[in-house]
Amino acid sequence: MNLSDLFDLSLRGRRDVIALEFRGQTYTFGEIDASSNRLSQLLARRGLKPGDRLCIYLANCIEMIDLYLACVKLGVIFVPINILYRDREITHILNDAEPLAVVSDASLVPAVPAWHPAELSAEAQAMSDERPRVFLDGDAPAGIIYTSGTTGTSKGAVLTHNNFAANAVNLVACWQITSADRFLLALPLFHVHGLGNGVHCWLLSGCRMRLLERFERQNAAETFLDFRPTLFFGVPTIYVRLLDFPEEQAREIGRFVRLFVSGSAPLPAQVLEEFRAKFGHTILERYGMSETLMNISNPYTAERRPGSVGLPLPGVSVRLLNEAGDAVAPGETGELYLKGPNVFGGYWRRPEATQASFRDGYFKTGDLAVREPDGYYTLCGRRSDLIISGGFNIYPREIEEFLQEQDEVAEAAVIGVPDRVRGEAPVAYVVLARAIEPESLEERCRAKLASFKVPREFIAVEQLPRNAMGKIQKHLLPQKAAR
Ligand code: MLC
Repeated sequence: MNLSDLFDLSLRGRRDVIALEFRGQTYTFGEIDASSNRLSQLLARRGLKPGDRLCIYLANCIEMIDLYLACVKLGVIFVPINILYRDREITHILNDAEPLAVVSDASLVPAVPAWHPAELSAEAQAMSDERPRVFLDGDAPAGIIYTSGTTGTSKGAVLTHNNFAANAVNLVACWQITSADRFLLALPLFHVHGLGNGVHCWLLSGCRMRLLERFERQNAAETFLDFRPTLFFGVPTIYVRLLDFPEEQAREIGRFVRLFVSGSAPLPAQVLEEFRAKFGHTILERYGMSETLMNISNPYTAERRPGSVGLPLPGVSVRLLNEAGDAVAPGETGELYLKGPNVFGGYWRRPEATQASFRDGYFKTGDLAVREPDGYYTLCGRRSDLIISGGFNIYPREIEEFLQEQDEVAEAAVIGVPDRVRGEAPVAYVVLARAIEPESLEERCRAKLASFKVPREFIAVEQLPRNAMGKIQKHLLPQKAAR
């Protein structure tokens, strides 16, 4: 079955039921089915064929859901772009994915045709609401998700219908999501957490979802109390924000929510404990990646262990290997490798990078982990110097390359420092060739990089610590205090 067949359980099977709330409007599954059919007819008329790419640069909105479903039905590959990305980052994705068009309401200067979502929706009104007749194999690509790359530019992880389907079937089963759930989704739809987990679990289970444009801590408590969800997915930063809710509201929310899930970054055990004390719920932590969707999850009915990501999901095989590629002894730390129907086939048009990321058919995650005697996995660091801030991945290399392009900067090294709310935040160490104020460097970064990548501090140093081979030793950079 492809995703369209799977979503039909709700789109056709629950036609008259309210499916979605967005900005005070409600939509039934049947209405969503019909509007995405019309849109797919329009996309086909505009020349999109199975296997073509369509880039989407939008904040969460109803049009984005319609566009996603239209692409799924047509076999067009959906390529969402992080709405916080700036020209430089957007241009890279457009050049790499070679889409037929980009859908955006921002004034981009793209190298490809830009389509306005409101215009598309208006024009689609006149189209037939018949489903396009396209046969799609489960191995057909459904989406390309760009992940920040260790080489400085991001690579596109190609996810198939089967990858997304296996992921959704697992989560719906293991977290017991049903049509009786009320699901509050505040995560961005351009990442696999919001799209692959959020949208797919909603459409497979047939539950009612309230979609937010974004998570806003100022009105989050009112939103919870107004919608009264039973199910919520968040990144740790969101749970840190929820801890600020007044006691009484937190208790009331704890009474109607059935399950809080956390992922995309490590959930500090202290946040889990404080949340349990305040809301009366143990957050269920799970582990995933853009390339693999969800792999390991704490169990719904058994122990949800603080600091641990739990047990491999059904169909997922896990290996812990040392640098030589041998399995580590029980209780020892190894690099986590994964195999399963959820794991992608490779990076878009990057055969070498793809080859380098697999060993014996297992995907090399770059994360280090230990398996406890009872099978629970605990993550304990990373091979790469990836920074995760607010659930967004940052590769220091990309920021370092940008800083080094500045005439005043001779060298740069970026590291993550602990941050109470965001988990980590980037800080830049620079060796200057000419004088420049930190504020000017910050301004230039802000103009060209997504806000979460802008270093929180720029520290001028005489030189960067290097080993005998000339490699920068980031762990020897002067430590910054946690905030
Ligand atoms: C954050 N910002 C946004 C935004 N999210 N702007 C527009 N739309 C969004 N969706 C910007 C703000 O403008 C601000 O920029 C900065 O980010 C911090 O915002 P804030 O208001 O202070 O928010 P905060 O309370 O800190 O919460 C941030 C957050 C955000 C949690 C809402 O970080 C977020 O949405 N994170 C989710 C990331 C995610 O979905 N990751 C999944 C990856 S998939 P400025 O300029 O003022 O600093 C993956 C696999 C897996 O990893 O396993 O899931």
